[in-house]
Amino acid sequence: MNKGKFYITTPIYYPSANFHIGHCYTTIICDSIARYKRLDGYDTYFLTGSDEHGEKIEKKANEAGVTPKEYVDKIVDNSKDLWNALKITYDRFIRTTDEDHVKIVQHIFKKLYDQGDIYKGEYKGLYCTPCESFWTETQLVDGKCPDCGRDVHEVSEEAYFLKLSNYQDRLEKYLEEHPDFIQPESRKNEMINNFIKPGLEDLCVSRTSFKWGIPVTFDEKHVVYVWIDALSNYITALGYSTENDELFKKYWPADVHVVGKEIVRFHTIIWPIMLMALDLPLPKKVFGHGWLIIDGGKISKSLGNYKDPREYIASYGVDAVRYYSLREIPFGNDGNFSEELLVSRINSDLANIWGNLVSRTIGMANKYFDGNITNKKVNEDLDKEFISQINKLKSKCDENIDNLQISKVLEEIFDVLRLSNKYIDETTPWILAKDNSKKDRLETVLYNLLEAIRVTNILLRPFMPESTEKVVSYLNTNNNEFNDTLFKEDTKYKVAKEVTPLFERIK
Ligand code: ME8
Repeated sequence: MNKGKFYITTPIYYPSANFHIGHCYTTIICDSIARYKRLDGYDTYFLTGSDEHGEKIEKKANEAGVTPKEYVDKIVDNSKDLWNALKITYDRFIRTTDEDHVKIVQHIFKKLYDQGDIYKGEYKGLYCTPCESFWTETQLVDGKCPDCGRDVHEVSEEAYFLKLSNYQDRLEKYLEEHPDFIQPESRKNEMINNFIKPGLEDLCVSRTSFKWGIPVTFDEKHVVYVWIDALSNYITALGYSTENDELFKKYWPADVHVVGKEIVRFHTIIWPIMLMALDLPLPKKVFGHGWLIIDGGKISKSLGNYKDPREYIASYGVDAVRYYSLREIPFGNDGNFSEELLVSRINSDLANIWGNLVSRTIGMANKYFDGNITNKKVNEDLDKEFISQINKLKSKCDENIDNLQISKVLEEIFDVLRLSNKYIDETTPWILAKDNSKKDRLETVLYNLLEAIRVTNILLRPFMPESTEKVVSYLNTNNNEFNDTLFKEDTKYKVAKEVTPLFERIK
């Protein structure tokens, strides 16, 4: 069943240092949504990558005594290995040093120049090198960079500018007519009131003071400066403006760009204006999520306040890291990241609720029926409500996925798992087992529980690919696809004899 196309992207991250749990957070979210849509029958394309140019990377490479390309190659290899460890199923990892990207960015820059959207001028500004950001006097905090608190310095150079001001009215009109474009709502208001309404200033889009960037073809002293290079990735990856543009035709516009809140501004002002200037449709949605915070501050490459995420995977398993990232933080808000909270989620949800349900149910199926369970249909009143909750689950998950409320999806699924444990307590199978006349009732109870495990397991697959595969092998049935998410009357179970706990409790 093909339900249409779905195109989702992460930001492309700066490979100035190895990626940290903050980058994992965005990427795990996008991967889970991509997996969900794929399993649900959408022709899905999931893009991630690295944003490799700029003065900061040039400097870091110099310090390390290697070329910028050698410097980023190493970090990109390391990140691909990290994405592998996290079971990230991207369709392409785009690098802004990829030859096809470079050529298309040059084409875009020239086109915008030829049609008068880019012009040559002089740039004067206050620049923070570690953050690669220009600031105005009023944005500084105590005279320092408002993001990292370090010194800024004044720079003045010849530069090309993108005429954002030309598109102010069109952008405002577009945002009015597309109230869902910027999500969540609070970020939309911030963009409109703080950045757009006060008036858009033209944007510096080239630099002459460093070399590590895409050369401007008609003025070789200049390299393309950050946002035109970076934002274009979402269309260059699909072959925009080339002979090989089938992916572009099929997948553009993106269904959602998922980004951290600090770059919503670029994705909802500069990017739409670039697309308007190129006469291309705009992405359907930009979602700005909150930050993972460690000890009260944002986890950050330039502050270096983090562990390699692979250490968490090695200690707790990939699914626990994925689950925690997805569950702990209501999407859109900031949230704390700590190993303590991670462990408490493993114990309370994964081991106690899910793992326990699976081991108990399979254990009883083996103990009382040698693992063979069919539906004997000896139902009681309380089964009705239980089965109806199972049947409502898929549509609840769909709705939350479409609103990017991933923690709510998991909450809904875990509510059904919790309800299943309660169903065991209420039906007391161990007491039924003592009475031979209740044998069919007992088998019905176990059947209902296995169906609950089967359906929740299908819906958990996008989020926890490793453990759900285990459960599939324990249940040993074929009905494991997204169109099997309703309670079935006639599944024949022959469950595994031996099961290892899905998650060990951690002390
Ligand atoms: O901004 N919590 O790259 P970047 C949550 N190259 N998410 C976090 C995070 C944290 N503590 N830290 C980072 C860039 N992220 C540009 C993007 S896109 C065309 C160009 C995630 O390496 C979050 O998604 O600084 C954030 O937006 C992104 O990493 C920033 O990555």
